[in-house]
Amino acid sequence: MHLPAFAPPLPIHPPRRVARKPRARRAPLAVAQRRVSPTPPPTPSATPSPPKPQSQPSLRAFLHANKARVDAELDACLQLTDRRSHTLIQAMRYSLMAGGKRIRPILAIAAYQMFAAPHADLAPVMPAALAVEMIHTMSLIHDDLPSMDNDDVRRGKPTNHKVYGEDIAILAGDALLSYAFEYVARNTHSVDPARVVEVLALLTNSVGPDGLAGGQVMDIQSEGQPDISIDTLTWIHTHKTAALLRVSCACGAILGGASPEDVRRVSDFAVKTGLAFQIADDVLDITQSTEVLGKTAGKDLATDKATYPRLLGLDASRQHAKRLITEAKESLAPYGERSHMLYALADFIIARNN
Ligand code: GRG
Repeated sequence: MHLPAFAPPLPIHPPRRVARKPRARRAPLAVAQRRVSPTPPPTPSATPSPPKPQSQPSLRAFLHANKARVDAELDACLQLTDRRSHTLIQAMRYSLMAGGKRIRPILAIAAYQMFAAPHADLAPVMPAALAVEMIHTMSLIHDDLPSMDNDDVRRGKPTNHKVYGEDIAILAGDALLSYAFEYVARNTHSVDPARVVEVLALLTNSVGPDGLAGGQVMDIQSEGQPDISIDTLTWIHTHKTAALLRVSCACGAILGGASPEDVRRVSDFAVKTGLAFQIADDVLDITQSTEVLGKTAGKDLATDKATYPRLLGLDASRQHAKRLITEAKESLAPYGERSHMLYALADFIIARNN
C-alpha cells in the first residue's frame, strides 16, 4: 500500500547564525530554591472542552493507568541478557526507570485511541510509546552531560554521568536511542507495515537536525546572547521540545489508522502543546524548588539561558502558553468529543507543578 507522506518534516532554516561565545563553566550545583511567585491555579482555557462522554476515563485515571502500564512495559523490555553488558544495561535502566511523568508515551496512547477506538487494545501502539520514552530519556542523559548543561540532578536522582561516569552515560544514551528503533521494528504487530515504516521515519526525523539535535545546537549557540528573539526561541523549542511531543502524537495517530490529514492536525496540536510545555518548564524553573522539580531549579538564570520568562516576563509567558493551548485545541475541533483526552492532556501540561 502506498501511503502519502503523513507529516512533512519541520523545515531546517535557523533564523540566523549566532556566534558561539565560550561557555562559562557552570557554577557548582547551587540548589536554587527560589520561589518568585507561586504558580497561580490553572484557569480554564478559552476553548470549551468537548463534553466528556460517560464511557471515557477521567484524565486522572487515564494518567494513572497508562503511566503504570508504560512503567511496567519499560521495565520488562530492557533486561540483562548477557552479564558482560551488565554495566551498560544498568546505566540505561537507571535513567529509564528513574521516574518521569511519561507524558510522551501517554500522548501517543491518547492519539492512538482517538483514531482506533476509545478502549482499543494498546498492543499496536506500545512499542512506539516506549520508544519515545527511550528517546526522551536519552536526550535527558545527554542534556545533563558536563559538555552540555552539566547537571547533577535529574528525576530526583543524581544524573547518569554522576553515577556511571561520562563515558558510560554517553553510551547509555546512544544505546537507548538505537534500542528505541529496534524495539518498534521488531515488536509492532498487526499494523500495516507501511505505517510502521512511516512511524520509524518520523521517530528518526525527530532526533536529527529537524528535531532534538538541531534544537539543542541552536540552544547552545544562543546561550549568553543578549538579543535572542522570540522567533529564535520558538525555533529552538519547536525542535528541541515540541518535536518529541509531535512525533508521539503523530505515531499514535498513524498506528490508530489516521489519515494524512488527521496526522497533520494532530501534529499541529502537538507542536503548539509542545511549545506551551516548554514555557511551563521555563516558568517552573523559576517558581519551583529542586525537590518538587526533581532537577536543579533556577538553572536557566544561572546559565544565562534564553527563556520565555526572560524574553516576555512570567505573566506574559503564562498567557502565551494558554494562547498556544487554545490554538492547539482548535486544530482538533473537527473531531469533537473524540479529542477529549488530548484536550485534557494539553490542559494538564500547562497546569502541572513539576
Ligand atoms: C544525541 C542526537 C542526540 C540528540 C540529543 C541533548 C539533546 C540532543 C537535546 C536535549 C533535549 C531536551 C532535554 C529538551 C528538554 C525538554 C524538556 C522540557 C524535558 C522535561 O521533560 P519532562 O518534564 O521530564 O516530561 P520527565 O522527567 O517527567 O520525563
